[in-house]
Amino acid sequence: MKALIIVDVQYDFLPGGALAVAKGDEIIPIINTIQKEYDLVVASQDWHPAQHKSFASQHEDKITFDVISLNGLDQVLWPDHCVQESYGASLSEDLDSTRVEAIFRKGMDPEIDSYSAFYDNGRRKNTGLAGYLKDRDIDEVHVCGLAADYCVFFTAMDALDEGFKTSIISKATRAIDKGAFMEKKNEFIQKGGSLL
Ligand code: VGL
Ligand code: ZN
Repeated sequence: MKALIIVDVQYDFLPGGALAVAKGDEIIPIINTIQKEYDLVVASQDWHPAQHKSFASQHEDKITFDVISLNGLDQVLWPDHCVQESYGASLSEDLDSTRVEAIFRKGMDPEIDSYSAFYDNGRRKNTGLAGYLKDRDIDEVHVCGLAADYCVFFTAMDALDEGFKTSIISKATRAIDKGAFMEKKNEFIQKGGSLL
């Protein structure tokens, strides 16, 4: 059985949003069209408290895209984004969510970021996504959404670790930094993943 994981299709990652991914909106009609090819469709949602320490605003003398060490992990400092209950945190209304059976939220702990829909960046907590997919007899996952070089990539890498046959759907994702995604893409392929 095959599942589609739709990562973070939220207004803050779309044009006009706080952490907008260029042309991120172009993937929405594609995601809507392909959903019918899957036995199961799930989504993730970045869901931060306003004081989240991945926000540059929470650190004196730091600006967005600086990298700091946060509780022992490298952390890119982002503009405030996907604050719980805000418009920017909501899933796009243009995304067809009629077949989305579950939404896995992440990034609630202010002390640690969470790019993957499976685990936080320190692997301290499991969202339950892997167990959910296994209970539904899923053995293959395709990952799409935003952003290719962060949450899509880390979700796909963890899916491989969880033993799923895993692909990233190129036409249904966009990167914050295209060059960075090229390198990460190779890392994903070396680990056993494929690009569709
Ligand atoms: C994401 C940076 C910070 C993503 C989330 O969804 O790719 N990127 N939070
Ligand atoms: Zn975030």
